[in-house]
Amino acid sequence: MSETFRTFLEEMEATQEGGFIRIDKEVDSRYEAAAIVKKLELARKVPLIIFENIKGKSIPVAVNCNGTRGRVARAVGVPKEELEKRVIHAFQNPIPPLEISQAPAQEVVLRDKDIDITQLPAMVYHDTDVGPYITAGIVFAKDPDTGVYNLSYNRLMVKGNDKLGIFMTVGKHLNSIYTKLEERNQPMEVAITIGNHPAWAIGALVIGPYEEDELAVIGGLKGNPLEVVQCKTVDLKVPAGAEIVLEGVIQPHLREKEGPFSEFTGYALGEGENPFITITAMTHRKDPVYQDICGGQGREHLIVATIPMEANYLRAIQSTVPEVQAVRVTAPFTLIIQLKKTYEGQARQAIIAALNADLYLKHAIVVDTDIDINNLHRVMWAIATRFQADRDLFVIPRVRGSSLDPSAGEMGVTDKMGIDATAKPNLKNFAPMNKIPKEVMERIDLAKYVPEGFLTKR
Ligand SMILES: Cc1cc2nc3c(=O)[nH]c(=O)nc-3n(C[C@H](O)[C@H](O)[C@H](O)COP(=O)(O)O)c2cc1C
Ligand SMILES: [Mn+2]
Repeated sequence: MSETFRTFLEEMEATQEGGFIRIDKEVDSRYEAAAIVKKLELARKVPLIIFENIKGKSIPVAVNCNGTRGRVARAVGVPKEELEKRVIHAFQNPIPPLEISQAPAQEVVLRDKDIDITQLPAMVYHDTDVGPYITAGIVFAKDPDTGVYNLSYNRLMVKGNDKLGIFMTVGKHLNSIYTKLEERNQPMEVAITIGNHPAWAIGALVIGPYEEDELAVIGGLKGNPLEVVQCKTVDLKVPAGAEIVLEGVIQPHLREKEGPFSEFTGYALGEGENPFITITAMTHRKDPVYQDICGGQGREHLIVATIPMEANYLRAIQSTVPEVQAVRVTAPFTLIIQLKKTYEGQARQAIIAALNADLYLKHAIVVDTDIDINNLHRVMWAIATRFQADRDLFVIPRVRGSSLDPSAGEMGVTDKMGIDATAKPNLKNFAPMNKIPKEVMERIDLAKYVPEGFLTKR
């Protein structure tokens, strides 16, 4: 696998995995780039795109870097069917990072008056966005007591030459670190890397225990240590191969207006009083490439977030219900669980484990192994024919969920729902399913019965 964002881009250009295009026509970072990505998606295309010529900016932009499972899998060096397995392997076999002293990410170091993040080609996606946002930056911070690192993506609102607004969901780890420091009246140091290899993205998006060292998960994913370098103005280490690094501090108790921003739920949400980052240094490669993940319901956001999410659900549910075969996140806050049911009550057990594994999860649906969880028609069919609401649905009222769910109450308090759509008592003792005898299906050769060319005609 490739080691850095730079070599990842080279690998993708060489292999054309899922498509790779360079656009050299001038494109405005305000709406136009987003429109190109959106129109390609409507045409069912998610190529990695390099925008070479962003209006008024000197840095090229790469989008859709994590836009297909195949692309992420190739970047990590596994077949796409084995992505989740590889992430679970990394959970179980973490490798701590290795510090080096010379870093491409620090070829250029800017401090004080030389810092100007408004020069970055941060984008505006939708008419509801308050301004340009950095979306593909990984925020590094560490617990003040244990020193364990936390990595996360956070939307970052460009507010001035050296100021970024940040949205930190209550209940997520970065917010926990900030709250802990704020109670002690201390600032939180952060570093933000832009130009991140997909393996780093997966590590950052891991939803696991607070104590889990996400830097070591990245090492486990790669099979070798992630090379990190000491930052210039904050006490943090970041991947030495990043394209751009923003170092900064978030003061306790200070808040400013942030948002609204077009969120992954498809709504413009989250306008509020939020903390902000004062940038203390900006370092970058000599010729950096900026990276962006399109805001809103873009394909890339869905793919990159669900890969580690599904791996986490699998490990959490399988630790109590090992008969769970596979899981799929199909919509915001929604999980389909495929279960090889062996005893009564097992489906509910799986749902409880799932709800406990991620505070965002709202609806969990369990189906039998004959249901393809990638096919929502089949899932709906299972609900239609194997489920009785009075018997098989349960609701846990008033639980913490996502504040980005527009139907939820104050601070994301929401009802959670489990649907057991498995056959009762089990598939073997359920209504027999209709099928044409296997021998006949194998014997009948369609080509002998229909006009020539009929099967290939569109
Ligand atoms: C593109 C992108 C943007 C995101 N923006 C935010 C955000 O603004 N605030 C937030 O709390 N989580 C955001 N997330 C989700 C977190 O990064 C994710 O839940 C992460 O696993 C949190 O890690 P933590 O609990 O270790 O802090 C975003 C995810 C992606 C992929
Ligand atoms: Mn974490």
